[in-house]
Amino acid sequence: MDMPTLLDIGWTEHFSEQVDAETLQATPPARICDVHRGRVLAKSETGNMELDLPSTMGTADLAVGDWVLTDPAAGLVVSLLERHTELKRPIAGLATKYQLIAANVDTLMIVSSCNADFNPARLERYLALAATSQTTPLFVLTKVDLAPDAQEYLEKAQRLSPLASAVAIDAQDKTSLDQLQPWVMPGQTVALVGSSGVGKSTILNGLAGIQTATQNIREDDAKGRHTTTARSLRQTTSGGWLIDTPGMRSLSMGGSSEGIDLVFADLIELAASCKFSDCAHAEEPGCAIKAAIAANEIDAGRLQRWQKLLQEDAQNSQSISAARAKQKSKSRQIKSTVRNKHKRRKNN
Ligand SMILES: Nc1nc2c(ncn2[C@@H]2O[C@H](COP(=O)(O)OP(=O)(O)OP(=O)(O)O)[C@@H](O)[C@H]2O)c(=O)[nH]1
Ligand SMILES: [Mg+2]
Ligand SMILES: [Zn+2]
Repeated sequence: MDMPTLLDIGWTEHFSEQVDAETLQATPPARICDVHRGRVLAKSETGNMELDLPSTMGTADLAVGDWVLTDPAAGLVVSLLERHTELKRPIAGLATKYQLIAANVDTLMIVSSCNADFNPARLERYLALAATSQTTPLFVLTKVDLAPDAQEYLEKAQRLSPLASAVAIDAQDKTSLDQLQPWVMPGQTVALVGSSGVGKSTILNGLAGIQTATQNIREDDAKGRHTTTARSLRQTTSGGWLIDTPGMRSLSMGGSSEGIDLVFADLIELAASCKFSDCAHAEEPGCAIKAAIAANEIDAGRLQRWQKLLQEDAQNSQSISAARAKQKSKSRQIKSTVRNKHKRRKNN
């Protein structure tokens, strides 16, 4: 196969604007395909590269899909280019830090199956992630071949939000997988997210013509076995790029309020007609949302899900910014101690 061009790997104007011709020559760009401990694998115009990180960078700072400038002779990453999009989530249980999921993604394929995995509350969380990161969401419903009621799942997904389209497929069938082709055109990058066992790696294998590990799910509750353990970027046979990710147990919200607002825009619009501007949509008179629920125009579950996400997002965002502020004041303290020491030394 011919050597790929930067455009083939997903390079766009967003990146070329960040680098002048001389820098481009001296430190050729590469796109990260795998992140290992202290080391990354990347693709460039000259082929595959294995790169170490400079002392200023940790692997947690880099995501699969990132563009970096490199020093090929030293086998080193030199710097990280500003991302076009960034998918991240609060680290579960820690709530003080974000974990990067992927970078420079165009489409977020939110994968679920036509079985017990299908869960509107979970799909809305992923939708909020897509809206926050300004990636285009697409619901991909797998295992239509095992579900006599697949059409109902598809309709439920389509009704969930005007933000996302929905496609139902048998991920093991090539012809069925072809429905995803419009989203994986050359130069386009797609990230696959969803619970374990929904078929993310099966989709990757089918579209990229490779064989990464996949594994049966449990019969009783349709839960997967967390087969994929690391994120990776691979090229599809049609020239697009797919990022496979390990199945997520849960996706917590944090720093996602803009995304949540977009996902629940219909409720926000209704709330503008509530009698009280600070209506909690609980017991207040003149609540437009309660009226819409009573009139069967919206589903009561949706109001609950919206309020739950908002509350969780506010809590996590607060603890993240509190932790940041604490760290900042700590580093300020260290700096001033160092400065004072310096002064004392000078004065002595
Ligand atoms: N019948 C059928 N089986 C499918 C379909 N998609 C996936 N599978 C099977 O479901 C199981 C789980 O698929 P994987 O691709 O490993 O799921 P995953 O989402 O990558 O799971 P993790 O890596 O654990 O996150 C495998 O046995 C697949 O062969 C489908 O559309 N139809
Ligand atoms: Mg997998
Ligand atoms: Zn109200």
